[in-house]
Amino acid sequence: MDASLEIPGIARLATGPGGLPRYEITTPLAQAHVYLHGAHVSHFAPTGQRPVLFMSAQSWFQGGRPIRGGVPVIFPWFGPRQESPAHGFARTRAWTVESLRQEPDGNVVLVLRLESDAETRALWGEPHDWVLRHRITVGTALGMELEIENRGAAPFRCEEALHTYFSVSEVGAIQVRGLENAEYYDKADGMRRKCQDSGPIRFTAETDRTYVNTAAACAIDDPGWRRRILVEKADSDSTVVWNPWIAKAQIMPDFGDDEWPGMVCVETGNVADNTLEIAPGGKHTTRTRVRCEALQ
Ligand code: TA6
Repeated sequence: MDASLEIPGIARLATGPGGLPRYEITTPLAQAHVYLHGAHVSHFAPTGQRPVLFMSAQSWFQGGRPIRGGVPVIFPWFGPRQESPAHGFARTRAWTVESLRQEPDGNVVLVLRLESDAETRALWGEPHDWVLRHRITVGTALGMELEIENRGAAPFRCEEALHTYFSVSEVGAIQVRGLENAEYYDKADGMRRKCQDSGPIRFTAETDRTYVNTAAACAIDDPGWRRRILVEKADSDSTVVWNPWIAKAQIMPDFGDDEWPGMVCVETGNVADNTLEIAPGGKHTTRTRVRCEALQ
């Protein structure tokens, strides 16, 4: 094993479910698991606290299939696409390790990389050359930076998101703040374009909203666990909020029928009206930082 690929006692490359390689990062500050499959952060817990990310007990862990929970990396399109995998192909490709280090402040920084190839050009149906880097910082906060570099001679348009599943006590008791008065597409209502009122988001049914033109941070207030999860972001103009509720939960084979009350997705990216255009040789990096605080 290349020594640079592990940090003794801190970060080791182990074998996870389905035989998929995953980093198991354990520091005095926090614990995290990151699969090379999809550069997928599947677990994050600051020391002494509950896990912050939701992971379905029914999740697949196999090549070619997305992991249900944690933080799927969405690229180069968001949502369904005819004869193509929903949410693009980045989340089901094998990424490679670009670097691993522990910083003086104790944070561990892991950079995973994915490059375009003939397969991705065929999947996308476009002759684009690109490199993705996912820079994951594990400490008292979870930092994630998705960098897209256009290595080709022509500009390309793409969507991207960090599709984060958060663990909550009971979705009916939480509220999501930060998106007041923002415009969104309501997937649970024929993708109609609507405007959030001046109050927080509360959950009483299937909720699937793509908020656009918003750079706002969000807060998930969870009175059941007396916890606030803060979702800060930079260079992201879209936020997607999703809970499948009862019926959708029942039709997802990799999601337990009874799991929907324990999760909410608050996803950071650039989708729909905020689709990116990256110039030849250009880069775009979407940043998000997740941390918890006590809810008084
Ligand atoms: O982000 C919300 C959403 O687009 C939902 O509509 C639902 O499809 C979810 O993503 C999960 O998508 P997946 O392809 O992972 O089943």
